[in-house]
Amino acid sequence: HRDLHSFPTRRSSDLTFTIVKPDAVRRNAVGDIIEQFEKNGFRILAMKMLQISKHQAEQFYAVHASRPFFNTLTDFMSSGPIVVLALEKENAIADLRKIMGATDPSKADEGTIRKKWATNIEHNAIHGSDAEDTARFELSYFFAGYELAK
Ligand code: IDP
Ligand code: MG
Repeated sequence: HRDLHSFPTRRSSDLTFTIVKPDAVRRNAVGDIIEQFEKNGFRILAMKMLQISKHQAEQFYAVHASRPFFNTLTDFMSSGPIVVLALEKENAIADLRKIMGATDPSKADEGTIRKKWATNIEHNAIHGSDAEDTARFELSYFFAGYELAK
């Protein structure tokens, strides 16, 4: 049996957080993007579709509050449904960033999610955590611990 102490401990670098952004949901890209996660060895630990408010988008992207694009970014992120996922894989944070491609799709490598689905540097289809501390914050923003698969 599994008691409290027998749960495998996850390494922080193996756990990441991603958002299929409103532009990609509008383009019916949800299935294709999730297929990329699974084909690349990510295990889905939690997933849900929801629409966030402008205020919630501002809280989520608080690190960008002083950037010139903060207002349009948070309008965009609250403009329609998104799909949020917790993903697990060895080296998940770095590997997700690789399959996402560059922030600006004109600079994204062939075969990346943003190359295929992003419209421009703002409407760029997908979010992925960039470090262990941001992954922890972002996961906890959208999911309670009990919502993650064991
Ligand atoms: P990332 O999503 O690749 O980590 P960040 O620099 O963290 O990129 O920026 C967060 C989000 O803000 C981007 O994904 C994109 O939607 C938006 N963004 C970043 N840079 C610009 C810009 O120069 N103009 C408009 N929007 C931007
Ligand atoms: Mg970022």
